[in-house]
Amino acid sequence: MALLVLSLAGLAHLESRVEEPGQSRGGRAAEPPAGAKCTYTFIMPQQKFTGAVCWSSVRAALEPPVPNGSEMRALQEVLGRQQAELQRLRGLVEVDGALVSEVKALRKDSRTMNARVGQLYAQLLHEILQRRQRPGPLAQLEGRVANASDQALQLAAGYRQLELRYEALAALVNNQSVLIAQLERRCQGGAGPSVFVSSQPPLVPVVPPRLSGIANESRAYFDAAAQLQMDQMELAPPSLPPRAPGESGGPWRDCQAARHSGHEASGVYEVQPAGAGQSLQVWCEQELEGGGWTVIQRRQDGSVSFFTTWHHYKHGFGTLDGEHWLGLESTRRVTGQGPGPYALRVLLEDWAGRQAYAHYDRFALEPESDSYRLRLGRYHGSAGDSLAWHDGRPFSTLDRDHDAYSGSCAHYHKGGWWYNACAHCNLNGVWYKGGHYRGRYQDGVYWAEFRGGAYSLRKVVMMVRPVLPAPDA
Ligand SMILES: [Ca+2]
Repeated sequence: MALLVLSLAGLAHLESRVEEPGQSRGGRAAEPPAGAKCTYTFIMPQQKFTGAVCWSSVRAALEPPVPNGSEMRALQEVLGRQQAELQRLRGLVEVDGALVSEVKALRKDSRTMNARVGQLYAQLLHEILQRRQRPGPLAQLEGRVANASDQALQLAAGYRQLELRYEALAALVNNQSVLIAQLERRCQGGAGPSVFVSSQPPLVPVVPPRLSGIANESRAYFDAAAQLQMDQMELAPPSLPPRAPGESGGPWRDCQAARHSGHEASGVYEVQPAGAGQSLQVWCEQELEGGGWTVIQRRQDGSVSFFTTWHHYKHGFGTLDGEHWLGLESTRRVTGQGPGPYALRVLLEDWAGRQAYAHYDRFALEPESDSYRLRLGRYHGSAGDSLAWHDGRPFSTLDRDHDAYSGSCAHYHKGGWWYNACAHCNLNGVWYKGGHYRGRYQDGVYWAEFRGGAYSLRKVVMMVRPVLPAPDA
């Protein structure tokens, strides 16, 4: 089959842009003759031509060739497919572009977030290091609050334990008090009929101890008290023989008169107070504060019981060089003989060796008809005034109740004294060893202003001396 090569001037120009020259489809192009404007060679099938074959270009121009319909359709189909493909690619490109921009935005955000996270992490590390290196005020305050809370809890626990112990001790003391009361009742019952059995509890005015005030005493006081103790130790030498009154020109009216007669040694002297009556033996304290003191009472070792009757308190008991009570009658004779008043000096010493004194510039007793009522003057001293409350009170013993209390003060305090209701001092009470004693009542040898009512003193001396110098005999 022969190929037809059709070339037109305009068509050739158009096809030159689509196909390479000389690359004709399915055949080889012949060389165009020079000078011919539109000369095309048609290769015809092998057949016999009878005449010349000539295609005039004019005629061709006048009759444009009609393209092949099938080729046009094929081209259109190809073109359509290419356009569809191109459209699809454009769509894909558009989708990809959106994705890319989105990914880019995400990457940018991620970088921003990473930078922010890094910044915050560094800031956090910095703050942690700063807090570790120097704790801030808030941390310190928190620590203090925690410590205070712990301490408060510990204190509360300790307080609770103390409360429990206190309750246990209180119960124990209560049981012992009941037991002591039962034993006392048995003792009294075993001793036969008693005149002082009473079921009334004592209404003892307990003066609170002045221990804090004592602790605040000056050093000078204790130095003076040391000297006082030395003097007192010489008060009652156990081996000192009683002085014979006749050897030195006695008897004297009191110890001060003997002192003025040149007797400067402490001991037993026979004195003859002015007025009617026999002479009597007394212990003279001649070395303390100028001497001349007549001792009317002494406690030092508990060797003598002071829980006794009116008769004994009236006439005296004990031993002159030891514990003794001179006797209300003798004391009244000595202190009432004139011409001036007598002073009372009370020496006190506790179990720690601390000493104190109470001085009254007048001491006198009314006669027995007035139960030896006490008359006191002004006080001065270091022990505190525990006797003024008893001024003007009559003397009471276990068998003579002259006190201001409904019951018997002498019974509860186990002594004889100028009881009120009942006692701020009880120097004739029970001599307890060691100071603090455990009694159902306040029956120790106490001076409330000095060591309180629950402390029994170790040494007590009561002595009198004329305020004015003794008249020459
Ligand atoms: Ca009474």
